[in-house]
Amino acid sequence: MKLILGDKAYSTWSLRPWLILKRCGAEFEEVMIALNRPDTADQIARHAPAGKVPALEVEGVTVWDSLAIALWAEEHYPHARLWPVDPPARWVARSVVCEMHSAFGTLRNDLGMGPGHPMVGDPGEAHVPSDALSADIRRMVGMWKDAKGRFGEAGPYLFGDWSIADAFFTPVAARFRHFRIDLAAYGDDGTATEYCRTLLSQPDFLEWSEAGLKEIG
Ligand SMILES: N[C@@H](CCC(=O)N[C@@H](CS)C(=O)NCC(=O)O)C(=O)O
Repeated sequence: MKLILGDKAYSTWSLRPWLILKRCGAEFEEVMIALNRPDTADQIARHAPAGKVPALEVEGVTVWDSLAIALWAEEHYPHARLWPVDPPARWVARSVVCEMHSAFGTLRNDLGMGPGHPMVGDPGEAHVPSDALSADIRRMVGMWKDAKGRFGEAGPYLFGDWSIADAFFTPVAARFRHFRIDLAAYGDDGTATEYCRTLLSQPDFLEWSEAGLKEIG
């Protein structure tokens, strides 16, 4: 099984399935494709039909898109309990993951990761958010507070135990750190700040970060 990834310093979408496969205890080979290079598109096209990473090559099939890989992992590693066990928590966990996947376009564009803006290492310069970005940050903070308050009391993650939702929000926490976004200015009562701290100190993310820091020297 091969996971086709972008650079660990920059590829936020690749981080999601990587965290999930780690959590499942899956054995997989990593095929790293450097982003932002003249031959990036050609390199990705050799593996992924949609021309984007991540993709998973498994049992003669390519599964592409971070959400599709997450759902594949859920099917193959039921013991890993990638969604909350409690049904209402699970329904909301799927909702926040789908919202992350289909919305927050301004957040992804304005707090984009790439050369000069790695998701690993020390924070960069502070970013002054536009009104549209402020709205995205407020929504994220509100969504986290609601989920954590209703379903996340039993553990440090959004729904208590680690879940696919945490894989999807780890790159967001890294973006907030890099761009020095003070979540208190967007309605955070401490919940979102603490949640970001939890995600960014999780051992698998630290392993990813170490590799990302080596990439950028
Ligand atoms: N919907 C996709 C988005 C993937 C995506 O945008 N990947 C970026 C890297 S993080 C990419 O492949 N960029 C390469 C390019 O556009 O040339 C997913 O979640 O897997």
